Amino acid sequence: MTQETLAYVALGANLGDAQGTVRQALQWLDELPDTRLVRASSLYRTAPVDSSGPDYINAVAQVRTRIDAHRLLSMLQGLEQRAGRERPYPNAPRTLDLDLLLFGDAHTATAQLQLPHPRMYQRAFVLVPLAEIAPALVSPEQLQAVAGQGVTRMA
Ligand code: PH2
Ligand code: MG
Ligand code: MG
Repeated sequence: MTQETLAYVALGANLGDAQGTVRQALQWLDELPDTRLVRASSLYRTAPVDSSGPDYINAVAQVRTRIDAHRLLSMLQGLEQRAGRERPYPNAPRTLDLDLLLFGDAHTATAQLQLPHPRMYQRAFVLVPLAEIAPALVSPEQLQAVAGQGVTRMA
């Protein structure tokens, strides 16, 4: 039997009912085959970084899964489609973005998938919610490096 892996998924949305979509997507993650949602961060309101449109709603989820990283990635893309994701241009505003941040201790660089996610350490909208649910994975120095980016935890 395939072994279980702890993986971290970043959720982001800034079109439509972004808050509702992020909450729905957390539920969808828990419903993926052979996958359980273990922990979810708070929701955060964040200023767009290299993107446009309204503020984003961001969160990070920890999942326990038996499926492999590439299959998980394609399932995340399926959930983005389910939320009506369109890709008119890079970093366009979106109804739902699901990025695979970490998959166990995997280090991977294929055309489809890079692990750890290549930009995660530059983004407060990823590091702050990740540090909330997995403090051992983010150092104070890494948080300090992105401290200028606007991130507000929602009630
Ligand atoms: N995602 C991006 C680009 N910029 N900015 C914020 N605040 N939140 C995001 O999720 C986000 C972004 C590319 O995926
Ligand atoms: Mg993204
Ligand atoms: Mg993405």
